Amino acid sequence: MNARRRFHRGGPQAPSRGSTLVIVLWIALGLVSLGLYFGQSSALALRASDQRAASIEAEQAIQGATRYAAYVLTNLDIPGVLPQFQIAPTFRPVTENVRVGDSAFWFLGRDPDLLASTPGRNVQPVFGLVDEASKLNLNTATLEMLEALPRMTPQLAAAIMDWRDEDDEVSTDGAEESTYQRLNPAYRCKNAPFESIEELRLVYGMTLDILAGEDANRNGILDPNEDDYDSTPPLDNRNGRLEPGLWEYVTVHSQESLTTTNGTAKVSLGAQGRQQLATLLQERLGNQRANEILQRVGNQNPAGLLNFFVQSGMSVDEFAQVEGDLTAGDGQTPRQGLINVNSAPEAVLACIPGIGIDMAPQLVSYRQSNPSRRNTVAWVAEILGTQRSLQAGRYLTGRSSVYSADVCAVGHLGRGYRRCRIIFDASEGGLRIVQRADWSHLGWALGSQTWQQMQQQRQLTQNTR
Ligand SMILES: [Ca+2]
Ligand SMILES: [Ca+2]
Ligand SMILES: [Ca+2]
Ligand SMILES: [Ca+2]
Repeated sequence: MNARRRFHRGGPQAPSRGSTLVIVLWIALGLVSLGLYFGQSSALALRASDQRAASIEAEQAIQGATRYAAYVLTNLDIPGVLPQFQIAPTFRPVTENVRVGDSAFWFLGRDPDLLASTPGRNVQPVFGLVDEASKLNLNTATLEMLEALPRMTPQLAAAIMDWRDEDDEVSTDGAEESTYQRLNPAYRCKNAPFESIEELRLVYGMTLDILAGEDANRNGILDPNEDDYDSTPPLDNRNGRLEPGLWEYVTVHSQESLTTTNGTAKVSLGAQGRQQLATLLQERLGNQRANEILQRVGNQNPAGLLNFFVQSGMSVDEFAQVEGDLTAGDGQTPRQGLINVNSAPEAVLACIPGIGIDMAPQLVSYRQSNPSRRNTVAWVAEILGTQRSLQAGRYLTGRSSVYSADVCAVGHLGRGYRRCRIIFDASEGGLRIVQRADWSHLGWALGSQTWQQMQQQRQLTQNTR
C-alpha cells in the first residue's frame, strides 16, 4: 500500500519528469546545434559549388577565347603582323573584358616599346596577342646572345648550351651529365632541344629568382607585392620599375613559315632559288629593275632578308613587294629562332650581334615614330648602317608566324579566376595549337584597376538583389 501510494503520489515520478525535461532540453539543444551545423556547412557547400560553377564558366570562356584568338590569327590583314602593329587594320580584335554570357576573358599582352629606362609606366597591363618571335629562342641563341640576357651569368648561359647540345663535353663553366648525376636527387642532362621554357628550371644553377625575377605572376607589370622589397614575396628592389626574369624574354617556339599567304612555297635566296627569284622580281618590279638587282646581288648567298635588302640596293617600297615571298633558308627546312625586330623588346634586341645595348633603344624609338614600317625588316638598315645590318641580319625578321595568347578569365560576378597560355603555330600552313599551359596558380594577373572594377560590379549586383 505504501508502495502503491508512493507510486500514485508520484514520489519517484518527480525525478523522472525532471530528467525527461532535461533530456528533452538536451535533445532540443542538440537539434538546434545540428541545425546550425548543417545550415553552416550547406552554406559553405553552396559557396564552394558557386565557386566551382564560376571556375567552370571561366574555363568555358578560355575555350571561347582560344577560338577567338585562332580566328584573329587566321584573318590578319598583313600576314605575320599582329593587329596592334598595323596602322589601320580592317579588323581590330577586342582584347579586354570580352563578355561570354556571365563570364569574361582578357588577352594579357605586352608593350614591346616600353623601354627599360622608363620607370613607373608598367603598372597596368596591356592587352593583345603576343608574338613569340619577339623573344630569344633557347634552342638557337648563341652563347653570347644568351649571356646578354638580363640576370644571366656566364655559368648559366654555358649550362643552357650544354643542356641542349647533343654531346657530353663540358664547355667552359658549363654542366653536363656528371654534374647532374651528383645532384640529389640525380637526373639526366637532356642533351636535346628545349621543349618548353619551364624546362629551364632543370638547368644546373637555375633559380626561381633568375627565372621569374621581380615578376612573380608573369604578367609583365609591376604588382604591389613586386615593389615592396621583402614585405611580401618576391624579393624586389623597390625602385618603381619591373625587372623581370629570363622567362619574360625567351621562347622555344619561334620559326619562320615556308609558305606565303596564298599557300605557295617561299623563294629561297640561296643558289637553288636564283631562277625563281629572277621570275619573282620581274613579275613585281619589271625586267629592268629585276636585272639590276640580280646583278648587284651576284652570287652572294644572303644570310638574312635584311642582308639581301642591303646587298640588293632596293628601296624599302620595292622590298615590301617581295619580302613576304622570300626566305634566306634553303626553302626546305624552316629557320628557327628569327627575332622580329618590329615586336621584340629592347632587352631582346640588345642580345643580337650588330645591335647590342647601344643600338637597341634607337631601334625601339624609330619603330615607335614610324608605325607604318612595322611590317618589314628593311627600315633597320637606316638605323644600323651597312656593316651592322649585315652582322644582325641573319638573326632578324620583320614578320612572324608563331604567337601566344595569355588568356585570363572569370565566371559570374568576377569569381572563379582562371588563366591559360596557348601557343599557336602558323608556320606550317594552317594554325596549330602547339602548347597549352594552365597558369591559374600564379594568381591574379590583371592588375589593380580590373580588380577594383570586379569588386564594384560584385557589390552592385549584391546590393540590387
Ligand atoms: Ca650536352
Ligand atoms: Ca607582375
Ligand atoms: Ca616584394
Ligand atoms: Ca624593381
